[in-house]
Amino acid sequence: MSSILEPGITFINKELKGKNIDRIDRRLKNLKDIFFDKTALEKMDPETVVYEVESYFPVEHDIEGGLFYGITYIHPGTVGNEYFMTKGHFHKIRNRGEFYCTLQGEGMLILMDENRNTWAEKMYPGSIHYIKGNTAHRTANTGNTILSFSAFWPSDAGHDYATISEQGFSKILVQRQGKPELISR
Ligand code: S6P
Ligand code: ZN
Repeated sequence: MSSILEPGITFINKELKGKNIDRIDRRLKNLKDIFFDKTALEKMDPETVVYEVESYFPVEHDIEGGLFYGITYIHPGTVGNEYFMTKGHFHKIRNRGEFYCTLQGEGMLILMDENRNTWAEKMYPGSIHYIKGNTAHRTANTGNTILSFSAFWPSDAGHDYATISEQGFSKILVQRQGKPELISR
């Protein structure tokens, strides 16, 4: 795993240091469903790392009352003219919310309600985003450097990836004349 994750978390609670940490990466080969331009995708190296996530689980999954913490690092890049982005998900328990706080870089938080209305919020260092329950969320790196943000969510929220992998968001975020634009598919 890349060394960019190393400075991610400073544990204040020493007894928890190093425990229950999950590190994953998502490569183009894991993200075939989500990018719009399949022709561009096929020409790229499937091993390209699009994003990495370091998550901290101080309590069991699916247990009510705890909180989880994670940092996501999205690399800069595009597939065709669509920015590198996360899979995106609803929470399995739909009404569970989440906070995102941008640490570094530039990006967009793409949000979609259950009626498939989609909108986006600009992410920049220090920006704080409250993601209401019942709202799918995905992040895209619109800059030339790594976009990183921290996330805080309830331990029983769970993740529903299938709905997004099957139906997508109703809008996609593309680069047009060097700028991000959210357009209908
Ligand atoms: C978890 C939270 C984030 C994402 C991460 C990767 O609820 O929203 O930690 O898991 O940004 O995105 P995704 O859609 O692949 O889980
Ligand atoms: Zn989430």
